[in-house]
Amino acid sequence: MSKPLNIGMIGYGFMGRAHSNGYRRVSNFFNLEYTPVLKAACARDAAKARAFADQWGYESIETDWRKLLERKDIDAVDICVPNNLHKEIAIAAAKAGKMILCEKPLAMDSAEGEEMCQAVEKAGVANIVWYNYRRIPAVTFAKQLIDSGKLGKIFHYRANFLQDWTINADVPQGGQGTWRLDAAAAGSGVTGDLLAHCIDTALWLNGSISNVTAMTETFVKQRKHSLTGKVEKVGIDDACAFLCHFQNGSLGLFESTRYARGHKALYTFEINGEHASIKWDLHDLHRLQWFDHKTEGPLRAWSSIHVTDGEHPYMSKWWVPGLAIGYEHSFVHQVADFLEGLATGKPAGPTFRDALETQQVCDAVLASAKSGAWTGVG
Ligand code: SOE
Repeated sequence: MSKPLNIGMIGYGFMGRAHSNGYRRVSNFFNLEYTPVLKAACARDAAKARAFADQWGYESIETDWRKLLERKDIDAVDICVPNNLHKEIAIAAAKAGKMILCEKPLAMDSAEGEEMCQAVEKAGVANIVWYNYRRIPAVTFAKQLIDSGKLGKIFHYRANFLQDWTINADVPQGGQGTWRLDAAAAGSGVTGDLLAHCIDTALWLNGSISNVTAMTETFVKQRKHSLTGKVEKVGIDDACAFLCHFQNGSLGLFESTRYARGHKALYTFEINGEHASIKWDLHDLHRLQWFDHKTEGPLRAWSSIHVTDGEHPYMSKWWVPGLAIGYEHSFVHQVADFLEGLATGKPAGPTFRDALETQQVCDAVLASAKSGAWTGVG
């Protein structure tokens, strides 16, 4: 008999939906010791909290996250609110003895992140950060190939995350839907929002980054603020590119922007090793491109692996070989791994401590863009 794990969700936006879907689906497809129960949805606006709770099947609502943390019937809280609220809620949740599933990035910067790590470690509560792309089967398969040594020594790691939704200067900053353009709520722009995904995957696949040299640009310098109604200076980075050295000796090249006309959410990476290379593309997320130099000369070519077989990561839990799954399943997988970690005592990553390293790389990137100098991580 599976044990209930009562979830308190704080926030109700895009990620609130993605995570809720993960909690709802997981027990239909994975046999686990724990079953998430959607106990309470929390938002300041009672009507919005009620509508969200009804749509997703939460049993109750709260309008103050502090009240949610006081409730004895909540085991784990999910923090799905803007970045500037993560720290306060996470530290209070840890003190209240709740497990924490926190939306990425962990914090506004690594100083905040360090405080959050200390709080969860002191309280001994389970914790994880929602870097979901690790758990797309083709990406997890890339990890298996690298760890098995099939690529040999890694020379290059290249990643992009491209969007185009802020080109129009009339898009406001601040407030619901556009808080990611407000430095006070987001901390940074594409670096903390999009490159953080690329960095998390890179650290997982290719190990730690030693130092970086970066440039950022803010193309639209002023935007109307949704909350104040005034035109205010934009404090976030609209675009960021950086070079880095990994500790394993490989070179990294990363780019992200919200100004790549035609691209809505194009996350790609390519890794070149001594024996083989791999490439992945979010728009074709169930495929992994593979080039193996061992293949006989005339037949040597890039091949496209359809990562949908039962022997591929996570796929035996879903349909039959050949049938693809999608973006939302990465969140189901994250819940499954988190619950498995609770059962086995081997916590699933990225924990707060793991995600702090991503935050440290982001800090180094932003510092380097400011100073123009190569900057060490950590
Ligand atoms: C931004 O548009 C965003 O929604 C990110 O915040 C998510 O983390 C990313 O997965 C998709 O794009």
